[in-house]
Amino acid sequence: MKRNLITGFVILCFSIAGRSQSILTDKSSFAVTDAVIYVDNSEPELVKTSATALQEDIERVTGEKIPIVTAIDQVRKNVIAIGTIQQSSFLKRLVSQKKISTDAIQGKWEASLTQIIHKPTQGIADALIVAGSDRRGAAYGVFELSKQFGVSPWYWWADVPVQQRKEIYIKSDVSLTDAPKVKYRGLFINDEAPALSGWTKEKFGGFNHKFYEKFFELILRLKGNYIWPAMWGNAFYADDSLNIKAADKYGVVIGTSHHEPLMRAHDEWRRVGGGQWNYETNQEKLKQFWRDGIKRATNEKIVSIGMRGDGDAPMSRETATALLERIVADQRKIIRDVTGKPAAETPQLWALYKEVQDYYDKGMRVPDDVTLLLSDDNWGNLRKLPRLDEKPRKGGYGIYYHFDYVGGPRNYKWLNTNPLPRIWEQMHLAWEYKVRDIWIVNVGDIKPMEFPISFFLDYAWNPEEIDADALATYTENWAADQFGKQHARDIAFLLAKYGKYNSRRKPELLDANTYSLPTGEWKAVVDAYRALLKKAEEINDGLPTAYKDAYFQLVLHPIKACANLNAMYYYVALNKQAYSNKRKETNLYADKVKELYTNDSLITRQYHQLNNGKWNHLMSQTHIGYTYWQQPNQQKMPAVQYISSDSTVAGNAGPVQTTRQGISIEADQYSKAVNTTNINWKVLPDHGRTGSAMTPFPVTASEQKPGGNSPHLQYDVVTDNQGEFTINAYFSPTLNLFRDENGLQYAISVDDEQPQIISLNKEDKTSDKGIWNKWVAENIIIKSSTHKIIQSGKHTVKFWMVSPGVVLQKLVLDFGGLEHSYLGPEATLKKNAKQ
Ligand code: REL
Repeated sequence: MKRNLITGFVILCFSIAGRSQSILTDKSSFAVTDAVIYVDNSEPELVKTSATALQEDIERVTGEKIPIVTAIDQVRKNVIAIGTIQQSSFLKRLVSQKKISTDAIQGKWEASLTQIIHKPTQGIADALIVAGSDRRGAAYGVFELSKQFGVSPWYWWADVPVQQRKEIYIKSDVSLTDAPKVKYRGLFINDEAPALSGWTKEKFGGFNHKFYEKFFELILRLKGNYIWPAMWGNAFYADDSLNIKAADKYGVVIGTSHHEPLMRAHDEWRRVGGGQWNYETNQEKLKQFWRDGIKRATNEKIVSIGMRGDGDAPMSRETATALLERIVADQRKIIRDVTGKPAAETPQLWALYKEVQDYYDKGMRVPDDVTLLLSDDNWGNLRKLPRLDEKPRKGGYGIYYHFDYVGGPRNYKWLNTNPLPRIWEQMHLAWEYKVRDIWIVNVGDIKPMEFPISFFLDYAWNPEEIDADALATYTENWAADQFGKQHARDIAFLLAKYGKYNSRRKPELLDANTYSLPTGEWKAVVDAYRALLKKAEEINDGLPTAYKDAYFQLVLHPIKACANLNAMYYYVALNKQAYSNKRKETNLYADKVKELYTNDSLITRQYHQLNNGKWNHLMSQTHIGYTYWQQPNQQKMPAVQYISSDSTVAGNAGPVQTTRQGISIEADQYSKAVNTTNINWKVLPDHGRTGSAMTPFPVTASEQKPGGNSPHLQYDVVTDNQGEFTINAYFSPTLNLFRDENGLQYAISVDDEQPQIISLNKEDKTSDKGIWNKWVAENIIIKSSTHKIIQSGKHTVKFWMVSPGVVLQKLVLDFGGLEHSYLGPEATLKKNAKQ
């Protein structure tokens, strides 16, 4: 029977929490080790690179090395045919014979079709087709196979063991297509000294092609397609002429960072530039410098345009928009002259980073084909979004985001401090406001950002498939992919909680005064870390040895290091208090600080010794002893005091629990949510410093006038107090996203009061000084309002939506004398009122 294989039911790849539908089966069907890999000789190098990677991955899993052939008539039985729809003659033949339809991926960016075809030709029993709409589409299709076969994208970069099996069977009715939603999805290696630089030097001899090949392979496995290379004293194109070849081999798009125009690393100006970095005084040399950059970068790229001051500094205050517009015009002329094509045919971006955004806000514009790369505030809070009614731009919009930063109020570059719920919430805003052309994140030293990197790129792949409610499942799946299913749920708990705890305050900003000693807050924070560590160690004890290195890097180390660091500062606080009260415990506490300080370097050493020193240097970032925003060259133990035993007084020096706690309500402990037809309150699970958070959905909803049945949350409270009191509302530190005079607003009232409208962030300044420093250092914005009740008893607090994008974490009612604490009092009701 002649079977028409165009079945018309090509399934669009559906995924749960970012994980694609499984193509594997236990039943005997298409057996991978029975197949050969076929890739046409005419295919782009990337397609061949991925075919080789698949061959190696299959060997990693099964121990069998299957052959790669370049002519289809060399196939004897089964084949895994990898190719692009433009190049693969085999694919073209199947299409013309109507044995496969590639319509679903035709003309798409980076799309892939994976399908089994039975008896595609006389001599072939079964073919597993991995077809790409272009070279990266084919590669992503291949790396999806690798992942499903049991090779984690992190198998090399985090020593995740390959799940071995004798045979890999593919379901015989497999037919799926997939394609990314965000066009360019990238990572920026930055702030790379001392950790990553020390490591690359020791392992590869620097940031050369040997290093980049490893990095590019990781990017592809994670389905990213774009990077900004390391630039601290490094220059991608100049340092190793094979770097550009490696980029092509792996099909990775190269950019230079936001302040490095026309494909030239900043360090190159220092090396060969000649003179001042000033367009008014040194125009000719700058133009030549840039022209050489474009000539050299013959690979696939996105060119940064515009100009900032030397290095990462602003241009002079007087910089005229007209001058900047002239610079952009001249740069585009260079692009046009060198490429011989209209400038609009070379992808470009203009980064609205720091002061550059002000130029834009004051009216500076670039041609429509240039992507406007919006930016966060370096602390993971978006600064600006296009309005929904803005005219669409041909070049569209992008986001430059940070997981790591060097700058004020303090560097944060040691550990991962980026919980998924906040990344999700901010990037979801970006997606919903049509920022869809470039997502790039500053990942510092790459390690230890493995988990948020995976998420950032998975989310960019398809933001519509990972909802806030799916983050716990996403985390559990990720844990299962690295460590197997058995402990996945517990490991997911650890990953989520350590991210949350570390985000409360960056480790570099912690000191003895961060948390409150008298309220018992310090002890509670330290106890929570200890509990996490206990659980993390128990799991470690139960894990097979093969998983321990990976587990240490991805889970145990950040918990151990931060539990230790927090305990150290806690004992500094205890030591201070005991010393001022002349308590005999003073010396004990001082000794404990010393012990924990030493322990910090032992934990670092343990990391550096993993897997025979494979990751040496990667934890060498100093993190204790900061005195201002910039890192200390060497760690320094916090000062402690000793006391002689004859000057002590007897008594108990322990912290005292206060009862002056007011009423504290986590945002999701509402009694009633008043929704409208178009607007619903949404719980953002585990978002924020203590509990979950609430925000109105969709995030694109228009402003609301509060009152009556407009969207609001009601919180019933019972109090013995009456008279005036304050409500402190705790928000995620969202910035003035639409640059409105009033910023983002909410409204609040008690019982039948007229709602008071309050701005969250109109004083938003993203300079290194002022209120913004406090918001980001504390990772919260707290706003207060005053209210009056004339009777004690039951009352209702109403929190009203005014602007979209506002994320409420907590409400604290203060009837006077509320003891200050960093996180605010613990929730009065221990359980969610809705449960
Ligand atoms: O985080 C940033 O975006 C900037 O601080 C860096 O891009 C900057 O270029 C810095 O590493 C050095 O110049």
